[in-house]
Amino acid sequence: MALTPRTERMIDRAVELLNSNNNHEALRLFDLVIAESDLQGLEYGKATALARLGNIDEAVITLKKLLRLIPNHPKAQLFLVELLASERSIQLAEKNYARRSKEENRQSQWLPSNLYPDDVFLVSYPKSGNTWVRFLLANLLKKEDEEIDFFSVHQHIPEVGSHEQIINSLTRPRIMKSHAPFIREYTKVIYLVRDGRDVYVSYYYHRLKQLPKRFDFFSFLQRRDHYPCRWGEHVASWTMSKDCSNLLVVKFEDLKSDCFKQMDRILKFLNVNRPKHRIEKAIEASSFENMKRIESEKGRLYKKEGPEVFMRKGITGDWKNYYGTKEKDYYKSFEGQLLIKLKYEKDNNW
Ligand code: PPS
Repeated sequence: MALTPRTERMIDRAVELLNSNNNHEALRLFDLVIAESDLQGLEYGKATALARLGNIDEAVITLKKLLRLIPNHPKAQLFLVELLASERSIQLAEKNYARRSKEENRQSQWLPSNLYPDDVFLVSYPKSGNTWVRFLLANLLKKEDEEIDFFSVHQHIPEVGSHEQIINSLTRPRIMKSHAPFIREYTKVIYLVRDGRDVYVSYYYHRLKQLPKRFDFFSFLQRRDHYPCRWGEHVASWTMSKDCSNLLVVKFEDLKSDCFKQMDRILKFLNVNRPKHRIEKAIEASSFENMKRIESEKGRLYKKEGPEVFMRKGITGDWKNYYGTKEKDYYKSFEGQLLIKLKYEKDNNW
């Protein structure tokens, strides 16, 4: 079919808009041309704009429609697979973990030997700031005038699966650290989230000692054996779950911007009362600089297995130094949707 000069101009303009990331306008124009002509290939441009705007459901419908009309459209096929993988990891996480039996959870060491109804679990994907919150809480819960360090913190808030003896000696209500993906048996949970892009950078440095020499960040990002699973799967399993009735979600980024406010939320959740000056003192004692000093002066437990320096940077947005086009594209295909759901991004246009 011959195109009218007007249609040609509209298509050129829509592609131009897409290339300059003006996705709202591009979408409007694609819709217009599609309505006026029967150029099915344009659905691909429309799907791209939709996905970048975070409307994955519509993008998937558009691609499926295109593939019904032109089954052999390699770019559309690939794009559809990527989008579905991103959505699937969220849905899978919701289903998989809710189905796990108590025995499986016990075997994977996510459960202490006995459970009490008032047990609290401080849960996070690795490298999301768990140690920071443990320091904050330990500084608020400690009785004597002790300095919380990288040894004593385990006495106050031990980790499930590693510190069984300490856990058994805690007074109730107990607070325990865990990296478990969703687990039904945890009935009161503080779930700590950090932007997944920053988490992978932090995790990369955490693992560097065990990785082959000159293993680059992109190769790390692509690994399929992240412990205990991928960031998105973990975060989705908790934040999208409807099965945990007593869940408080706290963001690392909010702790950075207003630690007092977040501590206030956490303490209310725990039904713990502390005067303002105690909270401020705990925040100061748990500042990045102070924890870094404590680490360098006193060392820490698990130093041999872990990174040389635990208190690495403690900032938000470090990912920008590590993600070029290929890292971004790869990341988006897995976890781009979750970043939007968690309001780290407005759309996939970053
Ligand atoms: S672990 O090993 O899974 O328990 O790690 P986790 O404690 O969850 O996360 C480690 C990252 O948290 C940073 N951190 C802090 N940031 C800001 N302020 C304070 N006080 C703080 N304490 C720890 C720590 O530096 C790690 O992040 P990166 O980005 O690697 O610096």
